[in-house]
Amino acid sequence: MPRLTMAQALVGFLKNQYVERDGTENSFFAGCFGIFGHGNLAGIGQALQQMPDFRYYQSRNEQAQVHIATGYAKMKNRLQTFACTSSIGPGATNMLTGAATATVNRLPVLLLPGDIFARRNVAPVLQQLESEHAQDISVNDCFKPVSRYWDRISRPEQLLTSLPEAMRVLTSPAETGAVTLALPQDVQTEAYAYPDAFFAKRVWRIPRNRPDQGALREAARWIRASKRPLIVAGGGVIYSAATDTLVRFVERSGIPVGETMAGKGSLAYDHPLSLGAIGATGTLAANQIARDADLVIGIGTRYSDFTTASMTGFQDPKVRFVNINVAGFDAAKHAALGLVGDARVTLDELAEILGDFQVEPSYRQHAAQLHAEWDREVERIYAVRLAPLPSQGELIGAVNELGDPRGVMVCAAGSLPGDLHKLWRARHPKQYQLEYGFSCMGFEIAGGLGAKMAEPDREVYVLVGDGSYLMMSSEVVTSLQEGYKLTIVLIDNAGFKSIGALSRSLGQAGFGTRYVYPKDGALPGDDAESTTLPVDLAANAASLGARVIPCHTYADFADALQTARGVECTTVIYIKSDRLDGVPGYDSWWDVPVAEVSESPTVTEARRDWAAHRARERYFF
Ligand SMILES: Cc1ncc(C[n+]2csc(CCOP(=O)(O)OP(=O)(O)O)c2C)c(N)n1
Ligand SMILES: [Mg+2]
Repeated sequence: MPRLTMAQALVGFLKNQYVERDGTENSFFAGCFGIFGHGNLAGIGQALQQMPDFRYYQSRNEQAQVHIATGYAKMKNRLQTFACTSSIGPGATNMLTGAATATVNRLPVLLLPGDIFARRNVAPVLQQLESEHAQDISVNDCFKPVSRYWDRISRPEQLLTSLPEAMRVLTSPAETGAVTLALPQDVQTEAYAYPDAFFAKRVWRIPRNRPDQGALREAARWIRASKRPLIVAGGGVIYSAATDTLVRFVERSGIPVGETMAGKGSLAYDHPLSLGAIGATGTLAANQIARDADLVIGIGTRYSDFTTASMTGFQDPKVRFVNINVAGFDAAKHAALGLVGDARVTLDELAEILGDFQVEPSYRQHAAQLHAEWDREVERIYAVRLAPLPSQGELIGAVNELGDPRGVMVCAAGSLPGDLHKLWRARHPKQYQLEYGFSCMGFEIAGGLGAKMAEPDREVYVLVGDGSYLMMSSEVVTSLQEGYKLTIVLIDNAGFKSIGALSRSLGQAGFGTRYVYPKDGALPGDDAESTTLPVDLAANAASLGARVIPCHTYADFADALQTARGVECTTVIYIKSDRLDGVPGYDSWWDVPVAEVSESPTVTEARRDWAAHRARERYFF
């Protein structure tokens, strides 16, 4: 029975947690990221120093460290992640956005914010938010809605019951997300005689649960009865490592596949049954098939509004849904026949019952033809050579074609995700790493670092806009400190191309979306003079220690991609791109409500347009 501080026991426990799936075992935590302050230095900080075999990594921003862990867990198909420690107060609340990002995306991260003294007598301590009506409230209570499990460790022995629960949730495919254990500063340092057994190696089996057999047979009947079935492949396909199974399933049945943001890469882009991206940022191929589908088989998808084109994507009056999902919550969506189970084993069992069922040859051919037409559209956009500033589509094409084909592309927010969803040609299931559950500006570089740490042998291309870069570029420094090379493609359009376009579509003329000086006491939009603010992001990146390759033209950019492959440290390829030229939408819509009354005729016009689209939104019962 070793006498250990609570923090020492915590670290001692974490380093002995393993997971196993399909016979492969690995430690669940790759280490601990953290920024020290008085709320964690003497507790967790001391424990990490004493136990160097649980590697400590320093980050620059507590939000970023959670993004690193999230990017890592995503790349690892949720089988491994990091713990993240912070001080109390602002260090802790900085992690909130990271926690929400992880939870929305169903990715495991363990957060260990320091907390106010359990002993209380010295309160208010530095950075403590006091409450007049309760003494057990701190800013860490804000983590409750963004965590899948939350606890405060007010006595050292509470770890004995809390940590196994934390692990159960983190390793549960259905429940995983951010887990938060708030650690009062004093309790972290208090000793207790923890039982030896608590530190024994523990292996958490990641189950491949099978669905209800009756539901499975019913699903097979629905599929056999359908004429125009469509698979919507979500992130669950990839996390379950079900991509090979999916290929076999669609080749045998002839059912075409549309992919969500998290599911892109489920089927290689050049498979004839791949319709590519589906929904608001979808391809013409996927959106046309979706519009007429009489059966939608959702696999591992949450059906976000981007996937359903704000509930306008599926227009067949009799369309129905079969949802394969580890989470009953998602399986039940859209009045579906739910197959609550692991994607891989469920697809295998479904294939067995379906036997040699196939869609009509004409339907398979129709899908293949739409696939080929879409491929030509991508080709067209890749080949645009816009002047004087290149288009975003051609830059995406360059990264896709000239970057390492084994590489990984990471992105999260701005106009890039929509363009990438349509245009990126995913050659392997882990190539397209989009954080689009929370679409959190600032995720890109930090999440990219996580992806690189998970797969150091792959080139990682972080695609980031100026807005996201300005929000969080700090982890360039961490990538240099730890020797993980990122190739960061920084696309500068002096503002928010995405929200600018949205603003114009809502009749608001780009108000507040550009980096320009105020005029007549207000920030202008599209009517601004062209002088933008004197911001030099290339110089900024160089000042952080990155190798920077400034580019002006497509040719420069293509050269830079080649050069970057030979560079060993984090490299920023900087280029300005046209802010108005955009990739079109393809029979899709996204519901962003427009002001019902306004003094602007363009807003009134946009409202009419919105109302017409809104009428196509559906409920499924
Ligand atoms: C943290 C956060 N704040 C606000 C938003 C809303 N938003 C989405 S895209 C965007 C602008 C992104 O600008 P930039 O990174 O330059 O990309 P661009 O739109 O120019 O391609 C904003 C403000 C967001 N997604 N995340
Ligand atoms: Mg921008």
